[in-house]
Amino acid sequence: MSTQKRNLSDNQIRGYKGTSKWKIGILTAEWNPEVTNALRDAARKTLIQTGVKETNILSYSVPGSFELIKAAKWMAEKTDVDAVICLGCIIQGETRHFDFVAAGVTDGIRDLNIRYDIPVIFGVLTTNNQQQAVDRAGGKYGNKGDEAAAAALKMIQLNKELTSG
Ligand code: DLZ
Repeated sequence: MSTQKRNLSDNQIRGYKGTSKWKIGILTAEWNPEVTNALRDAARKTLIQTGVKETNILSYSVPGSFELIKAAKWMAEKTDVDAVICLGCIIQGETRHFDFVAAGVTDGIRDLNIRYDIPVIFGVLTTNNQQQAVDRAGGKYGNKGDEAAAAALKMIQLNKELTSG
């Protein structure tokens, strides 16, 4: 993920056609909610600004980042979304739990991308402390929820271009 603020008005996602028909899932982990809710709100805003209908955004919470994997799998199997955006925030603690959760989520989301046709976007912050997370959830390094939404839109567009030939 980038370390600078990005300006999405410069980005080609503004010009995508047919976004009003696109359906997108957002999954938000409840751990560190002040960060993950800010990621979710930015992702929603970006999707809506690019023409995705509010009613076509399926937004759910999961207990922690580890549960993003199962919920994304369910979304891929049980709904007709064009992409799933997974949002979480894993902050380094005193124990090694951070490493296991972060590695598990990363591997799990990678596996879902290999298994399913729709993109499953990795919008999970893994930081050393709370401040680094806040800086990336609407702070001095932008909002990674916004970037995750942009990644979802780009991948949907690519999938549709490749599908239509
Ligand atoms: C247990 C745990 C810990 C220690 N830290 C975080 C964290 O920083 N961010 C996060 O999203 N979730 C954390 N969790 C919870 C796990 O993701 C998961 O919800 C539990 O282990 C239950 O499966």
